[in-house]
Amino acid sequence: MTPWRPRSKSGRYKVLLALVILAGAALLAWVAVSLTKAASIGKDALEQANRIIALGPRPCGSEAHQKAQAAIVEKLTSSGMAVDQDHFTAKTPVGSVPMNNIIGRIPGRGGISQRTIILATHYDTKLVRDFRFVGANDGGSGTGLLLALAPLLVKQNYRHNIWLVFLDGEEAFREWSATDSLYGSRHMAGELKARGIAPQIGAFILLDMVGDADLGILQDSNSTPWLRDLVWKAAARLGYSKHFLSTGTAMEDDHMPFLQAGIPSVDVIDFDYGPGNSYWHTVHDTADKLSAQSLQIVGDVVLETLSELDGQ
Ligand code: 1BN
Ligand code: ZN
Repeated sequence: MTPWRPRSKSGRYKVLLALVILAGAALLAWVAVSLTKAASIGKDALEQANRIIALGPRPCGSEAHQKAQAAIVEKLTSSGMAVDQDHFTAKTPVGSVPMNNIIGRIPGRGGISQRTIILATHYDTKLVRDFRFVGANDGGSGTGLLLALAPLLVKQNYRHNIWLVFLDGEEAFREWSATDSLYGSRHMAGELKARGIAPQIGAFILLDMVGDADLGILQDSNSTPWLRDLVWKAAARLGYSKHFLSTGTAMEDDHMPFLQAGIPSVDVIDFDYGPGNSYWHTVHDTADKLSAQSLQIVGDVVLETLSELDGQ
């Protein structure tokens, strides 16, 4: 057996070099994993959206609509959230329709007196009889993004309570009107008001049509100005002003009943979908129009906005 001898000078350099290379590789691997983690919100959101879209048209009361509910509840529960389902029957121009608002709750470390921030979307698709309407962007994208955010938000340890709200019955059954639209949001805002909980809601952030590969979010003039500015400033800090535009219009969306209940609310919606909004409510609203990058951008802005709100 060769007796052990102290290493030569060149041997010691080789060991040192090997250690430096190993440390460098470990650092690179750590950076790569961190980047992949942050970059995977968009990819995961697209996957989650695709699972919902693959169910097909999801008008209220359909089998695909029930399957979408089950998928949402399963993902929220497996992410570690307490989940409430609020089943109700809505009177619509096509008769009584069963609906269900789904709420995933993350308790904040601030205790029960702490305010709550709501992130919301709708998951139903418009009832269309003439063609196959799967609502990839309209219903699918917001649902996919909230589902992808669920496991991340559970780990954040925010001071505020966070609720992820999947609203039903956003779409009109015939012509959009005050009584034929926003069934789920009108129901939930009514419940919050009736139970005296509305003042505990610090902010309501609605995500609708946020997956368009050509992402351009207009400023909604109905939204609460300070909350809309907070979201747009978060987007600017992240270098996303190209996608969070400085021009605006008035949106009548699921945030309206919450605004009317006195809750600060903002609608994050890309209502310019396809040339001249020509994909909206058409056969063209399909999964191939979505991009992981757009969902990533909106996801990043939501997380930045939540951090900002949580410090207030
Ligand atoms: C959004 C998606 N809406 C229906 N499907 C409601 C809406 C219409 C929101 C016009 C803003 C503008
Ligand atoms: Zn729609």
